[in-house]
Formats: sequence, structure tokens, C-alpha cells
Amino acid sequence: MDIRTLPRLARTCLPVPGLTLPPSLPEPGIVHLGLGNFHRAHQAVYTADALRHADGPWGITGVSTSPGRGTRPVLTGMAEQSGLYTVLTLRRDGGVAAEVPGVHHPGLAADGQGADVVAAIGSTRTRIVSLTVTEKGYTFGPDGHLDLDDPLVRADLTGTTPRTALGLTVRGLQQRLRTGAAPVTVLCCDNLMDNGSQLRRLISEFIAALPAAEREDLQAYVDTSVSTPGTMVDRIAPATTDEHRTLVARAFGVRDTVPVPAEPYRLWVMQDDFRAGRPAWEATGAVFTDDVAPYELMKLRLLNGAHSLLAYLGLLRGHRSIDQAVTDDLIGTAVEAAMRDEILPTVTEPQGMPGKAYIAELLERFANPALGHRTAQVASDGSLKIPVRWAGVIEESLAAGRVPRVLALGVAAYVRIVTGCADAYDEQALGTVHDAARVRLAELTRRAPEPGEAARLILAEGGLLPQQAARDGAFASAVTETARTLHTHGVEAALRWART
Ligand code: CS2
Repeated sequence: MDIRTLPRLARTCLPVPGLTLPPSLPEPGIVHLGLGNFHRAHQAVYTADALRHADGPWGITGVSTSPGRGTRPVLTGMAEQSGLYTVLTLRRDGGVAAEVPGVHHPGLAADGQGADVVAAIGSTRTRIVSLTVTEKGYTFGPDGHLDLDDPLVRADLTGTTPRTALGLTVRGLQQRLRTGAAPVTVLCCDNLMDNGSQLRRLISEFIAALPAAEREDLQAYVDTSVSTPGTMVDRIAPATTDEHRTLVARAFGVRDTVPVPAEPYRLWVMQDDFRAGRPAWEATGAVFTDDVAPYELMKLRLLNGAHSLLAYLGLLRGHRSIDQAVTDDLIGTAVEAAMRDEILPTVTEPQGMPGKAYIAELLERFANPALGHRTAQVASDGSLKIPVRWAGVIEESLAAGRVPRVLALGVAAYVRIVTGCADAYDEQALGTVHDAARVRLAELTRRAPEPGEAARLILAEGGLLPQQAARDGAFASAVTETARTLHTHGVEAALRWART
């Protein structure tokens, strides 16, 4: 059946077993930057569910922000399907359910329709501007500040039609200032620590780099009328494959070119600081709290930190997916030990989320074979993910006199993969690991062809860890030694070393 017939079915109440039909499409009130699978399986689902509890103008205008990396087909596919698509919930036991959020209005492409995106953000109908543009979408440099050397940032600052997430957001806010300065919330839903404050700082840095005449009023408007609540977002939503398209057709009889696979688990924790209202997300399980930080820290360090370890170690053992990596005993036990002995001591357990139970639950989630979550996908952009996921753990462990050996192995494994030294392994999978720092890091290793020294150099100068941790002698020796072991004796020996 054509997916576009589903809203009609929803109105006539014809049940389709296992398939949750969309609510009626609300008026647009949210502009969302980053139309990837995560947004479509997380915020969109929470919003659709919230609308089943309480009406409101919470339709979403989705903006595709990275045409080079696959979201453009999503934009086209969704346009052909009137904004509709299926979220497939894939259970570990093979069970599957489906939901059609149906909350999206016609979408826009940042590249090519920037002026329309600015107009949408600038519209007084817009109450929330949300973002899932991944770490690299925030265009910060290695020091965490807005990268004023990035040609796209520079172009956006000159007043041409913006293309970056920051440029689109700030130009949209500027437009709002011109048309009455209505309050608005800018909601970061990416895996960055203190994501609300980071986004707020980057917005201010962008404004500070504008010509003087544009600066002052705009910053004052942001200070008084724009909120940027902190959030912790969680749901594993891998990339879509043809298998998912076939599954929707087979299990639910629906033709869908852009379905999203996702795990059953989902969590959203946020500060309740919305300047112009919000959907009734609390009615659908979202948690509102003044203190998001412990949730963020625990999730970023335990879930995402372990995810990256599984991805790099898994790739070195030839595993294509996270579930294969975690169920490989050698890797699974090392990663579990890292979670328990290296990472957990550095996090504060949020109320109601005891660390040990959280770890057990994560291992279950990672082992879900129905997800087929590719190690290469999680391994991508390590140069931006490692500083968020591992750096704090390493820094705090060293300060407490502990050398986190599994994480040292993780760093050595990352170096091996990103500098292309892992040619003995699955080249096809390795080839799909993207990282903007690849060339810069490979360049560094040319100065030190010996694997241990190369890893030491990347540690010292690669910008993965804060200076003090990067220069720590004991940690540098651990990374150097594992890099050599990896090179000479392989990943099994290195894993055994890390556990001693
Ligand atoms: C993953 C995350 O791709 C990655 O780097 O670690 O996307 C992860 O699946 C989500 O953060 C889960 O909430």
C-alpha cells in the first residue's frame, strides 16, 4: 500500500496490526536542522506521541543539512511520501513494530534553500528550532571554539545565504529580531557535553564575529528571548538499508523508500526552559529536570564511550556490526571491564539510574542483532567523538592515579584505523570510516613511521585529549606499547595486554 494512504486509514480507524498510524498533521511550529535517522526515530516519535495526548502547533519543518552524506535522498523520499515514513522498532528477539510519526511538513535543503530556512526560523510561527547535525555540524575547531578558518563559516559571516547550522540559526534569529523579536527556543539534540551551553556559546561567538552594526541588538535579543536548554538524547537508530525497505513492505504491506530502523529503547532528558511553549513530551516518557548534566555524562561516557570502543576494536577484529563486536568474547569482556572499572568511577549516577544496571542494560542493547548497526558508522568522526566520549574519563582517571588501559588500547586502535595502517583487516569496512582529521593525522605519522612513535605523536599533537592528559607519561607509554603490540602481535594480544 502507498504510505500516503495511512493518514486516511488513521481517520477511519482501520487497524493495521503492529503499525501505529500518524496523528493528524499539526500546524508547523518546529524547524529542525538535520533530517537524519536519529531525529526521525527520536524527536519526531516523541512529538507524534505527545500530539496524541495534547494538540498543538508542533509540526516539524525538517532541514537536510549534509547533502554529501546521504540525508538528501531522505528529503526527496519524504517529499515523495508527503512527509511520511516508518520507524521500525526492531527487538532483540526478532519482533518488529512500526510507527508512522507523520509530523513533518515539506522539508528544505540547507544547501540551495538557505534563504527559505532562514525565513522559516525567522517566522513568528516557529517556536522551537532544534538541531541534530552531529558533532561536526557545529563547525567548532580543535579548541572547541567556532572555527573562523572554516570557509563555510567565513562565507556565512559575510552575509551570503548561509549554509552552516550556526549560520542558518543566527541569520534566522536576526530575521526574528527584525520582525518583532518573538521569543524562541533553540534545542541542541546532539551528543555534546553541556550541549545547551555549548550551542549558546557558539551562537554568541558567531554573533561576535559579525560586523559591529549587526552585533549588539542581536546579542541582547539572544540574551533576553532565546533559551537553549540542555538535553540528553538516546536511541540507537542505525542507517537504513534495503532490508529495512523490504521489511516494511513484507511485515506491514507499506511501500516506503526512507524507513528508519531503531531499537525499542528511547530516552530524552531535558531542562524545562522553553520560551515559546513545547509539545507535551513529558506525557510520552521524556524526563524534565534542572540538572541534565549527570544524565548526559553517564550516557556520553558509558553508552557512546563504549560504542566507540566496540567500533574500533570490532573493526580490527573484522566485525561489521556492533552486535558482532560485543558478542565477541574477547572484545565484549574488555569493553565491559572498561565500562565498569575505567568509565563508571568517573560519572555521577543520576537518581534512578544505578551505573551497574545501566551497564548491563547497555550490553543488552548493543547485542541486538536486528539493528545491524555498522561499526564503520560508529567509528566515523572519531576525531570529534573521542574528545567528548573518552577525554574526560582519561583525564580524570589519570588525575586519580589510574591508567585506563582499555581506553589506551582504544586510542591506539583509533590511530591505526584512521591512519590507514589497519590494511590487514576488512578493507571494505575500513574504507567507509569517515573522519575529517584523517589527512592531518596521517600527515603527522609520516614524521614517525614506527607504529608506537606514530601513536605517541598523534596523542601529543592530534588534539584528541586535553594537553595535560595527552602529555601524561604513563598514558603515553600505555598507548605506545599497545600500538606496538597491535602492530606486531595483533588485536588479541593487545586485548589481553589491556586486561592485565
Ligand atoms: C553512536 C550514536 O554513531 C555513534 O557515534 O554512538 O549515534 C548512538 O547510537 C546514539 O547516541 C544513541 O543514543
